[in-house]
Amino acid sequence: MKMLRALLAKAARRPLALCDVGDVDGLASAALFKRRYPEGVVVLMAPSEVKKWWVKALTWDFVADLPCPGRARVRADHHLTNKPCAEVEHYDPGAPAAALLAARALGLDGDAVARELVEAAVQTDTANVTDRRVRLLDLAVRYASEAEKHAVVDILAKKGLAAVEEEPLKSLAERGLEKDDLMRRLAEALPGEEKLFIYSPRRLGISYRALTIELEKKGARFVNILVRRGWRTYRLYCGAHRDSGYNCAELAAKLGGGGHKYAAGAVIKASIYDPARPIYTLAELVKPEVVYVLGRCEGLKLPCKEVTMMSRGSREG
Ligand SMILES: [Mn+2]
Repeated sequence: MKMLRALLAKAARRPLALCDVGDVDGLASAALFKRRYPEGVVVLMAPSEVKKWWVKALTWDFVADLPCPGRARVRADHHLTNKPCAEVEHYDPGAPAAALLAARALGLDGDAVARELVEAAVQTDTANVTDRRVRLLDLAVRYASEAEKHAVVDILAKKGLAAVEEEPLKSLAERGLEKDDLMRRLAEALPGEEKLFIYSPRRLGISYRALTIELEKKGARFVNILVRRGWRTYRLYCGAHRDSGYNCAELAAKLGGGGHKYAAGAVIKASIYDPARPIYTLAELVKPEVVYVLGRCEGLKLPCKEVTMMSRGSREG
């Protein structure tokens, strides 16, 4: 329970941090906080959760890679759509990662482990992973539960990237590699067209953000993946090539979300009277020639192609 965790920290007068649960940047920022304050308590959250009443009611000592919870002492962030609010802001939309600003905010510039964590966050946030350990950390984090992520934060704070060779990170990385393989087979099955509109009628348990990046490597300039998460709940993943004129932040904002120009997203809730509406709203905005469906076209009133994946065996054979 996130609220209980925060309240217990307050009662014990321990420093309290709020960090993004979603990626290496958020967890590296959390690990930096724990490195500076080993007695500190971290609450991990998605940007959409920050508006909850109890999050706004508390004063947070440190916030990283997230929008303003209301009351914050120090905040480190690089999201264009997040407005500054803390007593001390380390806010720079031009920074490659929040962890870079977090290290500065926490006075960890000279710390070797901190430097490793910042480097890992920069590599993953800019989709330019060159270090093998960073790649394994990224894959481990991508599919980890919240409890697993807390364990990752603690071990990263103590050992930096060397933690990747140890449990629990070792097993988490192995699981990540398997999911990554499925994502890559999907990317292989999709074309590298300039503008791609992909619809996933159900969650496949892969990283859709990673899929947008993989498709950009194949030549796509503007990738929109709409995932149906429930009867009327959808999640948009938008990816735009850096040198293209496309703007994901703008598109996501129109659908109630936000993010960066080159990577943004939104959670969309349809009316109960028209639960399929978000597919058509997005199609009107993006104007795709065809919708690639990771499943069946059935019932979709748009030009549609079903994506069939090769099995692992047939690719090797
Ligand atoms: Mn970030």
